[in-house]
Amino acid sequence: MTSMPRIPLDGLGSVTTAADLRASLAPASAAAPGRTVRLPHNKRREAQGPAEPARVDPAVWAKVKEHPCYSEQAHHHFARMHVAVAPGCNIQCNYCNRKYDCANESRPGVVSDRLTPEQAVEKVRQVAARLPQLSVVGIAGPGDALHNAPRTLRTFELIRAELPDLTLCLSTNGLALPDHVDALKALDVHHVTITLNALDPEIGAEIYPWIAHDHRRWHGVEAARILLERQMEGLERAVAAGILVKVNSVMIPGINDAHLKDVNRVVREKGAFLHNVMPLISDPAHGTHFGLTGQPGPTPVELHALRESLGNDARLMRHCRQCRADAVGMLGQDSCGDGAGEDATPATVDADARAAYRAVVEDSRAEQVAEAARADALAGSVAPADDRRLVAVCSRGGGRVNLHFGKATEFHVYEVGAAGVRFVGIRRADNYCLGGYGDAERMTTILSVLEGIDAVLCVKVGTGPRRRLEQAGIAVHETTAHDLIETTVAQWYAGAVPAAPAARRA
Ligand code: CLF
Ligand code: SF4
Repeated sequence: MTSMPRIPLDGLGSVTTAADLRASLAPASAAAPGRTVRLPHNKRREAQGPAEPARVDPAVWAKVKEHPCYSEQAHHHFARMHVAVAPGCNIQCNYCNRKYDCANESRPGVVSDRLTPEQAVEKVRQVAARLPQLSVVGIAGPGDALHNAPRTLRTFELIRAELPDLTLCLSTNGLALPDHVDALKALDVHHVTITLNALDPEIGAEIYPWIAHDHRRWHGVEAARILLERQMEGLERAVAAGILVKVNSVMIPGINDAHLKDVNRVVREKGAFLHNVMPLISDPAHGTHFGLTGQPGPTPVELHALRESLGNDARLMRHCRQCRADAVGMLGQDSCGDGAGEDATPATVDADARAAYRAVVEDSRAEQVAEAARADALAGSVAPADDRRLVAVCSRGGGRVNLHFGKATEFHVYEVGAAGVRFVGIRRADNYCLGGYGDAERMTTILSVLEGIDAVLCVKVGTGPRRRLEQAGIAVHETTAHDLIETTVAQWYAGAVPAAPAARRA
């Protein structure tokens, strides 16, 4: 088994120099007794596009390799932060209700604080000083980044001048995008996301009650038509300017779910780099129109089926966490900055430590790709024809199986079979364990989130949840080797990861 460096995941607060950072890397442990599977080297991994440098244009690869949203592989190692400098919006979406001073909800449009550009750059400085993983600063609201263009562009200007190694990123509804492509290009903003939910204005009118454009308010189909035209113009102009455009679409069952195949085809034709189909978050407690009127979001199985129908390739993003507008950290480890920006002492960013972290990730990348290829080969060598299983993995990052079941707030879902091991999505649920005891109601929700899953892989699981998982037909396996997820999934498939013991105190 390869001994690969483990990249530290936590805040790295004690790491202040490149030498310390390198010294903090622990070699992976040797394979545990009884896990002596030899991985064949004879099959080349069908890599997942942006995860594989060899298959991507070098100029594009340079832009995505450290962007946690644009590269699934990068999201295991790099963090983003959002600065909430854009409060207002120029349209209304039926799934949106912006909330300020809100620490409890994890969804787009929610923030704890609004920032001025100057406060934002100070917060970025403080986060960058303690988090070498930080590679991207995005502006994603809580309103629309380009409806607040002066504040957004000023923020980017300040960050670009002070922390040039950070990638700048922006998310918009697209209505104002055509007016700002040149300014974004001038600031070297290479990543723009447009949320585009419909090509058909009749469908759009069910999602957007109004837009504000050209000094007046438009309603219904006319509003949706104008929005769509501006989104398409913005997409085309941004692509022509060399910006990598990601399109986000919210899957709304009964409204645009059947239509998203057309959206996917058209945005690909227009040059979008990625398409991210996200589930509608619908809860009456959020106070959105859809939440209050009982419009349901898709089930995990429905979302999976739609994504599968859109093609099994790297241009479909599957690891989105539907972040808050002030999210900070690795995707899936939500925080809103933990006080960053409130400290009066100016932070000092150690560029050397940040560069060292990137170098360590770069060093381990080829080995990770090779290890994933060996996992593919192992799975392929034992798979009956056409067999495909879904495995839910508990991970706290680093691309490894390294989390207890009870602590998991999300499951990394992989498909394994004759074609190898493939990441297919994230499923989220509140964690089962509440400091010493489990919550039966949460377990019921977790089981519904895990519908269609064949096995769960984790570091440890209590007797109670194990029993309920098994009653639901889901096998549970424990491993403490902290191996890469692909390796562990392939070994599970080959029968080399033992089932969790039947009797253990919860
Ligand atoms: Fe932020 Fe969006 Fe940039 Fe990423 S998020 S502006 S591209 S840096 Fe990422 Fe969060 Fe999903 Fe957005 S996981 S909601 S896709
Ligand atoms: Fe909310 Fe964004 Fe829609 Fe504006 S564009 S209403 S901020 S979801």
